[in-house]
Amino acid sequence: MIKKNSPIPIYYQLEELIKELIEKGELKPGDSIPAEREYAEKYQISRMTVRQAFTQLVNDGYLHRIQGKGTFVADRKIEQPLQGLTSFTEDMKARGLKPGNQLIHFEIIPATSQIATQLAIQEYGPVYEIKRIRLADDVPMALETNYISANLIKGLTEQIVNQSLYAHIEGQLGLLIDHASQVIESSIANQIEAQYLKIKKGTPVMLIQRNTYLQDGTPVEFVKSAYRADRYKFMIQMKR
Ligand code: 16G
Repeated sequence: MIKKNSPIPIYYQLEELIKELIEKGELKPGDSIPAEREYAEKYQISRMTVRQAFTQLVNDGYLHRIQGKGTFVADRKIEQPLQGLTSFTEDMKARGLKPGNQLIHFEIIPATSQIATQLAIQEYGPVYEIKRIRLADDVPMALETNYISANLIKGLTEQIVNQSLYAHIEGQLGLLIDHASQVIESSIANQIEAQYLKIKKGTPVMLIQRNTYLQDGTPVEFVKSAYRADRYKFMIQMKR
């Protein structure tokens, strides 16, 4: 129910109400949502207020709009546990989704001082710069840029990086990927991220930076990625 004299804004109450219906499964992915006008009439609130709630739910990944067709319940977000060190390919397979790659850039560049520091190599040393769009069931999830020392991981090709990088490093090269540190921060998609992730500029994204190491502590990759915040969430288990 919407309480008009509550200090909680009406758009927010409506937002919570719709979220609850989705979380309880009364509204399922793909279901169409009644028009703004219907909600406005049902709860005797303005269409502007309904629109505000819808916009927020779209940004949070609960709803999505299809031009000329209406508003629908979005697919559930992918929940990624942060316990184990896994690859994108492994994560998708574990969920029964088809992992996909779209390679948009592949080049050996001289390491900048930042990249050199992250990879513990000399500045201007040769580094693979690999930019890939990572897809789940053909839907873009993340835009990922990897930096890998070309002296450590020799002979990478476009073909190899179009598949799983971790599978190549471990399976083909026999190196053991051991641990990583990861920083996650929220942001909004810039022009390039929006274009590749097929979202509007300004949509929330999560920027992730991962430094991955071999057992002896040698940095094996430095990765910057932008994950769609409307499709992804991270889960961490804690014990006191
Ligand atoms: C994940 C990793 C990335 C790694 C990639 C390897 C995050 C934030 N990043 O996307 O660092 O390079 O997996 O995936 O999780 P691949 O083996 O499928 O190429």
